[in-house]
Amino acid sequence: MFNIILFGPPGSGKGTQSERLVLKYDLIHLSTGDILRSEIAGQTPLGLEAKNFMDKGQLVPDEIVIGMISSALEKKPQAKGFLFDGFPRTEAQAEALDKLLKLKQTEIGIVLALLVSEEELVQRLLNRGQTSGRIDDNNVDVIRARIIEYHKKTFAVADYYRKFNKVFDVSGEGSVDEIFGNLCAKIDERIQ
Ligand code: B4P
Repeated sequence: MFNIILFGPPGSGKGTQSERLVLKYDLIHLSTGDILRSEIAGQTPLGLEAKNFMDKGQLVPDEIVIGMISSALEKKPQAKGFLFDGFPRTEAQAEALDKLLKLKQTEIGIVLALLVSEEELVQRLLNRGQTSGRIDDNNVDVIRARIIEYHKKTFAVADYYRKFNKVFDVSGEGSVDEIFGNLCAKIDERIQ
């Protein structure tokens, strides 16, 4: 099993690149953002609770997100590997993920960290907001709040994995194809 974390601030291209990576490496895509949005669309109790946080640009509480990932892992016992997109976003989530993977006798193989300037992030999310209908992409104050949350709570997650020499920084600016090529090069080096 080979497991990847795609790491980066909101709007850095995690979702965009994940779609391609899962096809190329035959991985199961686990995006906590997508799972939360589908809970919201289904108006489940979990979705209604998560919406309060997401609409303000805040992270959803760890216990909710960790529970979601735990059940998603359970559902795919035959997976060749997982691509975690937007998870873990706090150190508590990272520690919980390590424990869950250990139970499956596997671990994180690589953490790919996408680097994008703040102005580019804001512009991309505002652009997406014009068509996505996502409340959290429509308001510049909410977008800035998401970036602040990232610096406060998520940025340190990369340092957690740096201790294990698992993190590779990749520029997230340029064409989607070019970035994809650079991500694949890092994965291929690691797999060999
Ligand atoms: P997510 O769904 O994870 O979304 P994201 O961070 O906004 O975006 P992503 O990085 O995937 O977007 P992409 O670049 O592909 O999170 C949303 C919310 O859910 C969070 O704020 C939080 O509240 C909650 N949440 C999720 N996971 C959580 C967790 N683990 N713990 C707690 N809370 C959690 O796309 C951005 C735009 O850029 C797109 O329009 C795309 O087309 C464009 N783009 C991509 N690559 C580009 C490129 N190279 N050049 C130009 N544009 C590009």
